[in-house]
Amino acid sequence: MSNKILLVTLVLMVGLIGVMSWKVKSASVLGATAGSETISLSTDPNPLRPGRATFVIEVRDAGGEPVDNATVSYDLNMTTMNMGIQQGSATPLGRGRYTATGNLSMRGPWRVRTKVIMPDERTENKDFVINVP
Ligand SMILES: [Cu+2]
Repeated sequence: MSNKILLVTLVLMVGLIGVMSWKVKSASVLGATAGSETISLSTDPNPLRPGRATFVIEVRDAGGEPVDNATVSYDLNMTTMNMGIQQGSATPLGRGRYTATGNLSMRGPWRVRTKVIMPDERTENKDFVINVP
């Protein structure tokens, strides 16, 4: 190996280690769990009231970056009784956000089940219990 190639290899390795340690550091600052995506839910209105509501499901990768090009579906029902399942696909909004609507026809606890097929085909599920006061 020539000295020049050796030098280039060395510089690349030092650079790579630098990037890796920076990533680990920023992940711990954000409180992210390494190796897992984050799926979060917000509602409009907030706080909820009986009637139609809009749900925004936000998907972030293990590094905290928004994930677009995921396929997000959901279903909705009360936790305490069967009100009939409302389900469908969430519509991409960009910046890792996907939106869906539902009819929260009664006060009480409702479950929003989300299913996210990541761009690499892995499936993540997350359930949220929301209360309509
Ligand atoms: Cu009910």
